Amino acid sequence: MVEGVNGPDFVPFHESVFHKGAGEGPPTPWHQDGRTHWSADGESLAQLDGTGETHGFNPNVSWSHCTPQNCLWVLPGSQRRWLLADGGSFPKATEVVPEAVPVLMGPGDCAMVDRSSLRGSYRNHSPERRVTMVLGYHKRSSAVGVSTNNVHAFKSPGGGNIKEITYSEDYVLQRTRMIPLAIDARRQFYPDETPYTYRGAYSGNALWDEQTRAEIAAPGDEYWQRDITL
Ligand SMILES: O=C(O)CCC(=O)C(=O)O
Repeated sequence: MVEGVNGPDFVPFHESVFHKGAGEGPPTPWHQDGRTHWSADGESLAQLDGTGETHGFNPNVSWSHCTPQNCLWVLPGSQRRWLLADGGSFPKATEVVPEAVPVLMGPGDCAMVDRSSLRGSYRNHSPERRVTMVLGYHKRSSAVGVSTNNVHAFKSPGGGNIKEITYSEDYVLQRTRMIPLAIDARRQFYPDETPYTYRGAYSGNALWDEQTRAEIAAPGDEYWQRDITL
């Protein structure tokens, strides 16, 4: 599915779990993630046929019932223009954005969200907790060489943490190793399945074992230290 959107040489962005406790889960302020691939006056550099520079997309997987009272809301079409251009701003967290639509899902469903889209969620007003996993992918050509403030390469993103960075080819190759490693881990767990063949580039071996687990979790050099915010 990711290859269908980004082509075979796709690379990871980040993975995280959003847990919003029943009746109290905090809002996620309205935001557009992408900050690098806009024209000077805020138009998207992504072309409608998928070519051009893009900010990638997030498969958003649900482990719970996502209802209008607890779910993510997205403004369709907002991925074409950056609201922060020309001194603009995002709506306040509590603001109702009239044309926004709720991302309604049941356990096991997956929504695909353009990272340039304006989106956010309100406080969880429902009697059920909301648990979703956001993971994301870029085209390698949109990531290598980009300079930005990386806000995702932290154990708990947010809280004003920022790493100023230019993504080198090697940095992206190292982070991308997690894709073939994940495929190999799954191959070992589900030996009867035909594994996906990843055709992108990565560095290191693609063998999932205890030595690899220790390598990617080495304190201070965990794989997520090389997340790729665009
Ligand atoms: O699910 C949410 O409430 C927020 C998700 C989010 O921040 C994102 O899609 O970037």
